[in-house]
Amino acid sequence: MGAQKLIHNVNRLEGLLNIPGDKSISHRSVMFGAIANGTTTVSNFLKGEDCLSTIRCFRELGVEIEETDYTITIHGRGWDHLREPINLLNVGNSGTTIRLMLGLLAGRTFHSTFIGDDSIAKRPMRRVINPLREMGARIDGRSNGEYTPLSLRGGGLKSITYQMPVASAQVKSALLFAGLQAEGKTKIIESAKTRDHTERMIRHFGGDIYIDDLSIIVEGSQRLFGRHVDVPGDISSAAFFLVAGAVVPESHITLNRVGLNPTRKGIVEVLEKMGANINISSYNEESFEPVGDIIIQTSNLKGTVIEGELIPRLIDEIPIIALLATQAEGQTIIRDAEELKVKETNRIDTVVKELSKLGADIVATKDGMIINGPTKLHGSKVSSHGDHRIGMMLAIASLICEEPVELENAEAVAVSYPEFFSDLSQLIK
Ligand code: SPQ
Repeated sequence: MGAQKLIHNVNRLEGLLNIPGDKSISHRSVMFGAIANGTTTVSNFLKGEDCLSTIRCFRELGVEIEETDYTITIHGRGWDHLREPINLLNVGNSGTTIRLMLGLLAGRTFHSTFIGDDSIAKRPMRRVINPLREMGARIDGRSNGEYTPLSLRGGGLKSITYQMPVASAQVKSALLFAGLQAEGKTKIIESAKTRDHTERMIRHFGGDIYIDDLSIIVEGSQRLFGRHVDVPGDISSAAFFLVAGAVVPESHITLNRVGLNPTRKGIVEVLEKMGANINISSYNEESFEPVGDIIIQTSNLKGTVIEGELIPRLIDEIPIIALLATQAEGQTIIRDAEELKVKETNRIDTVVKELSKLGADIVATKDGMIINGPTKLHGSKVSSHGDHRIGMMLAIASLICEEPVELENAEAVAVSYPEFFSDLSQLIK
């Protein structure tokens, strides 16, 4: 596919958007629905390529899943009805699918083999496999299990106490799925608080879990029950419009029913700290995940420091925060974000490379980046490098570029936000 011409030099953004369902919660709704007993219905399910990969993998495991528009129905029959797959489990571009499924299948006695795309082939898996091996799962793969293809034969898990060396919701969730099937109590100690959707879902599906700050304990042999899941709008998708609204002149955007889980809303805190004109209304935490509407308007921004425990709460938003920082007065420093190097691309390198092409004053550091602003951005040919979040960040950057911008590999956005370009064009006035 050739390069896509982006809309540049926009005067104003205005309007209201319903943000598509949260990717992390959509994946987990399929997984919990598949292991639960009884029917699970999921509304506002994200029909992004990553979540469709998860559906495909569970169908391979014999789970019946119906799809109608943005609602899916999963006919769960419990752990014991998952069957040995005949075909390879292809996770496409999705790190969440492979890492969580490794934990979920670690307790099943059958054999399965995971593959994915070229990006997945470079993403580290031993962070999940080492503790799963300790619990008794037999897993092998390229470079002693670091990379796909990975093959797994699970069963007979024993519980462990595991101090996590990296802050990762995927590792934690894989161990929670394994812990639900292990003999005894599995204890996980996080190095920093990461997104807690799996913990919330265990409770929502009728399971027990004990959480004390960074320690989590889950008991084995638990039965879960089918439920209704109403997926909130994805704050990681909303982030692109929050930044667009803040940096494009005379803008006023309302984003409806966005997930405001405290472990995910670091971007809102950063916008507030930088002086953005942002407000939350209709906040509601009655359901298992808090939601609210976010209103953003054009803002005078100042640089900030983003580090420490905040990083896991906005890790996927760092590419778009880097763009935000190019429009802020003064210096923004992002540190403690080494994990960016093992995402769909090395997001320190790709962000710095592509924003530099547009004229940003940005340099990479060993664990983040330093951005000086404000800078006027100009036109260029840029690339998503096949990374959905880089592609969407560049499309937002183009709105404030003075000359045309062409984006290579724009189709990558479909991984998490297939309607991204049409939603964006609705706001352009
Ligand atoms: O699923 P994938 O490919 O890993 O997606 C990303 C993303 O940008 O959408 C990361 F590249 O999100 C991860 C996130 O970074 C989704 C996730 C989850 O649902 O549990 C957790 C985070 O990853 P990690 O490695 O910090 O646990």
